[in-house]
Amino acid sequence: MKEYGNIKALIEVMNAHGVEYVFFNPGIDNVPVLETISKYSAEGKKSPRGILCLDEFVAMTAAHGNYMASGRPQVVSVHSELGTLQIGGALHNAQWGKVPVVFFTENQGPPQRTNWRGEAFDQGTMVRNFVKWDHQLAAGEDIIDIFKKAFNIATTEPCGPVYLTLPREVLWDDKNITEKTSPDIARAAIPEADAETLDKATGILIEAEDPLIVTGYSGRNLESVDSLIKLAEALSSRVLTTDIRVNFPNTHPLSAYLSVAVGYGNPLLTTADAILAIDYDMHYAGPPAALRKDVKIIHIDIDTVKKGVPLWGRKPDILIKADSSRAIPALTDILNKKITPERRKQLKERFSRLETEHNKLSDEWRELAKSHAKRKPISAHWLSHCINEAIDDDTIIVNQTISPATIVAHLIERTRPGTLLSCAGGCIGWAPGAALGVKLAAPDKTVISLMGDGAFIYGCPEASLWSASFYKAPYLAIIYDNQGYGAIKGLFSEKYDVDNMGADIPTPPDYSKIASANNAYGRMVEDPADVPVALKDCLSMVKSGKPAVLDVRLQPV
Ligand SMILES: Cc1ncc(C[n+]2csc(CCOP(=O)(O)OP(=O)(O)O)c2C)c(N)n1
Repeated sequence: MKEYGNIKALIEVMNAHGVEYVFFNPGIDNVPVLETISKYSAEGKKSPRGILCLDEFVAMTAAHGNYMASGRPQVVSVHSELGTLQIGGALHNAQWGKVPVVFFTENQGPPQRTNWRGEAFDQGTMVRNFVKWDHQLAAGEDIIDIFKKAFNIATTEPCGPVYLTLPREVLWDDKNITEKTSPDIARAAIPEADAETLDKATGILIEAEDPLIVTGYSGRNLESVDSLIKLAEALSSRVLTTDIRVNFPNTHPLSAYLSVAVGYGNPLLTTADAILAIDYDMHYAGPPAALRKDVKIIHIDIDTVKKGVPLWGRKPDILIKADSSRAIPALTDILNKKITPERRKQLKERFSRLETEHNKLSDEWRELAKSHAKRKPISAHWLSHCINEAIDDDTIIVNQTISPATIVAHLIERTRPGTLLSCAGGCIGWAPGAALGVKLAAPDKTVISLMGDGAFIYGCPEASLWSASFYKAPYLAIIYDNQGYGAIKGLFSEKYDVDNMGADIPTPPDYSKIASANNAYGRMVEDPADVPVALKDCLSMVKSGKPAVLDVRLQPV
């Protein structure tokens, strides 16, 4: 076999960064990579494992899920311009999910779009809006240096995708250059929060009568879940969290769940007199939820620039660039020292009031769901309740439900760090591929993905299920099948039934058959009484090693 010197060196760089998988779809570009990986594996040498994804969207999405569950940097390898285009909106999701992924192609495109040397014209323009850095290897540049730089940029917080285009002759180079070592790049230290500024922030928070903590992705550091509980309890402040991660348990008395889709309209934002935003990418509020004029906003984030969000709206009064996993405990320490016994007593009373409100609301949601036990068609409430009953605390929920997102958020309890992973971006179709990547990262955990019928199809389910079966990474996909694009339907104010306006999927496909066509177990349910038993059967299939799809026919939108 030929030895590809450059590729051997690239594999060493991947090994040094703890890369476990190369999610790929083939072209001439990755032949040397795949050949070298298989040679390493045959010889028992350490190298990432190649995971063939039958669609590039799934390759990038699986990398996204794998990062969320493992925290490891990712590598995706696709075929030139065409493979890059096929990644599509999965790259937008990876950008907003802050996924440290290096993805590379060769810079030879399809003949119609290349120059006489076979080089594509500025391939990076396709992705420039969605990456931290894109680079085409120039003559005389050292590929190893560039690869190390790519990892350094992708993994420096805020993390994000990096795109490399590489000349074919460099990829196929057969000189043995593994001895050649380019120096490692130093990693930037993550800033500590400035103690004086934290102290100023605590003054505002202690004084506030109606404080609110809002968090987006602080739970990526698993220990931050516990420290955020301590902070919220010290302050007796409610916590609104996106569903991107378990940032705060939704069972906690101070939890006030914020789903991404309704973030703008949350009434708690309109009444708060102090907002502490932590690792949060959304505008604090937009119409119709106007903030109080006198609200004070403190924002702690590793990403204070928010590149790609041109207008932020209301700006923070105090902005702290810091690693939240260290800033949250530091803030709590200062608070605990500063709160007077008298104020502590008042805060305790506030805690009791918020706890009562939370418990009441939580009981109402649960009772409502149970009251749908016999309702036909099946309701999203009943389905979510049954899922909650069927899972254990360690099950990882991979969630991209859209119109039922708030129902899922209230009825599926997640308490342990890392057991809820959702898509920070807006491209639908994330859940099937992400679940594949999550299961590869967490083979001992049960992985359940939740999505609408629209999302299932956008997510290239055949590609994801095939890989899940072939690579023994079985997960259960549950379809909240409302036979249409519920979120879009909600935007139509009138419907005249003259034709399909574009939001209904009447006579829908039988999605369970997509499963059985792809070495997976498929089941469709229409009766609410069948939901618990169908869930049980699907989960036992998954335990036996087979991916499963449960198509739950809900009330059409
Ligand atoms: C790739 C992509 N295409 C279109 C949209 C616009 N869009 C937003 S929500 C939505 C409906 C998704 O349907 P489904 O996943 O079934 O969820 P539902 O709204 O029915 O709950 C669509 C089409 C999008 N966000 N991403």
